[in-house]
Amino acid sequence: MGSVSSRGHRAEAQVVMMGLDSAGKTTLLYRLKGYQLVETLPTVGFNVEPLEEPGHMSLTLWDVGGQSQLRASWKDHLEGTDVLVYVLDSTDEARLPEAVAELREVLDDPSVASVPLLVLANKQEAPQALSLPEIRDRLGLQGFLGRSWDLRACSALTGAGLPEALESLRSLLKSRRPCMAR
Ligand code: G3D
Repeated sequence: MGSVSSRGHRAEAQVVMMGLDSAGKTTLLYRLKGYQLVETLPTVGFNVEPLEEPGHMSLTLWDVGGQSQLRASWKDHLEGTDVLVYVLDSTDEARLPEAVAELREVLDDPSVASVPLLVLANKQEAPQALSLPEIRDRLGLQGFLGRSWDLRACSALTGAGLPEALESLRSLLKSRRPCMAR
């Protein structure tokens, strides 16, 4: 609590969660906060929420893709990001190429060079969900040299995989800012 990081003086870690619209970011956010989500509204612009677990961190939510006007805004907010979380809709094979292209666009931004990446393959409870190995191949994750990354399956709907996703987030954060994660 209140630690001074090796990179600066923020006492709060900054986690940015991105993904195409409808990937499940809002649902995940409220699940992670321990709320039962009844209904979601499309994310307009972005949401910023404090997240009590796994440490002292704020989580910013962005839709990527589609709206080019918003892209300029989220790029402005990448500075200071400690971990990037990229949410994929595992059932949306049709938009997977777009999701991959947008992820590459985000990762090409110099302000997140070498920032750890956690990819969450969401909606895994759905029978038509793509498998984790297939998603790994389609994303080309093995080619991400010089960046720590992890890929986890989850369902924001049922909560399955979320404890493991948080554990992964915690260890990626620890690799970035050792004083922040417990
Ligand atoms: P976004 O914030 O990324 O835009 P939302 O996405 O959280 O608004 O979710 C978009 C839709 O996907 C919502 O359905 C939501 O209930 C659903 N969803 C989110 N996570 C999961 C999941 O793990 N499994 C399944 N099957 N659906 C999920 P609606 O019908 O409200 O559009």
